[in-house]
Amino acid sequence: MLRYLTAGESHGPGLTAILEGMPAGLEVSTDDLVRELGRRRWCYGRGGRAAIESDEVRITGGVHKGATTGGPISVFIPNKDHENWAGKDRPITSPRPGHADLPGALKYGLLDCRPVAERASARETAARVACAYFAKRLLDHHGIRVVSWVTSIGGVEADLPAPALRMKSASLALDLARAAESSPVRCPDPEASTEMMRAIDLAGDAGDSLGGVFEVSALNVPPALGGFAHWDRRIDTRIAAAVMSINGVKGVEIGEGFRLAELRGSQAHDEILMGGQCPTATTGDNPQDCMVDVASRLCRSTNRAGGIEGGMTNGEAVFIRAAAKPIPTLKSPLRSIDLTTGMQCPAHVERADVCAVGSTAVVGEAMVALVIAEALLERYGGDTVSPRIAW
Ligand code: EPS
Repeated sequence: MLRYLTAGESHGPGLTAILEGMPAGLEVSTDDLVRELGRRRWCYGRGGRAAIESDEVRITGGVHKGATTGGPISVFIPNKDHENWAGKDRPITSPRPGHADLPGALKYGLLDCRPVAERASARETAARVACAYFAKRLLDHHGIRVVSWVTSIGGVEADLPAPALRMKSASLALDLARAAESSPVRCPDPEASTEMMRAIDLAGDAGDSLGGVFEVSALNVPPALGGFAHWDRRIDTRIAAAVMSINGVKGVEIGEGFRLAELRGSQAHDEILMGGQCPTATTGDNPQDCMVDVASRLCRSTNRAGGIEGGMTNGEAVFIRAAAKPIPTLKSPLRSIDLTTGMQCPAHVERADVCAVGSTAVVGEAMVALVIAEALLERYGGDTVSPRIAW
């Protein structure tokens, strides 16, 4: 079992992440972990906070001489803004529509939503990305890559190769991910990136915020991860929950997702084809050998299922698309109620991001990587890192 916990608040002393269940002997490095955190920390549209934090982490457990020990891995990420925050943590009595403020205050019987806002903050996702760094190292070891890119922000759509190609072609996914890495909004289309930045500027100037859509593709994932025997073993259940848990995410699709509902079965499913000759398939000498041989030669010409059928990976790229809503903190606030007086008033305003979709995509990668690593360990796990899995 691979499990993790995060603790800490946005402006508290720092975030703590504990990841338990990683095999021993996996080479890791603090520098690479910091680099991974840097991919999440900044994108165009982030506010002043991104310039304050540097996410200089300390690995405080589970790693010895640059390799995992098998013990729980613990990481501490200090909040540099903690020191600046003294005296600035004003009460939040007028909850922001769309934020955890109001339901969180109702949950804990609070008139001040500050404790809710501090923990509900997406700052917490830095701790998840830290856990996922180790998961990604395990996936790397087995030749599995998880990549992401942004396809739209505030209604500005990137001009990308068709979704069917993005789902099917690993080389295209790698190209898109490479291009996204050098875009300030994590979008592989340079012209759309410029337009997205303009849209972010306009929204920011109007005291508003923007959301968007991102895609995550996990490449070279072995088949048969997850399970069909019970609902909570299904890898699509787990991926959807993991991605939906990211702050701001309101929609998750796997493969063609909602579009499949419009198609006939003959148009929706990915035909099973034989990639080459299978001499043993006709001998009938040993059905089990034949099955292994057949499995290694199968191919699909399409990947509308997004690499998952019946709750299990099928050997194609695992492909998800997710929608992030606009950030709820608005400089031109919506109407709210003051919890202390019951009077109508504008919602709470404070420093915030205008758009964080580029960062959210990196968190999406992290959540998908953690689920796939867990499922990989369920099927192939051991105490120490095993030789690269062949399938
Ligand atoms: C966040 C508000 C902003 C974001 C923060 C999440 O922080 P602040 O209130 O300090 O300006 O920058 O995200 C991060 C600090 C981060 O590292 O992702 C919120 O309210 O969710």
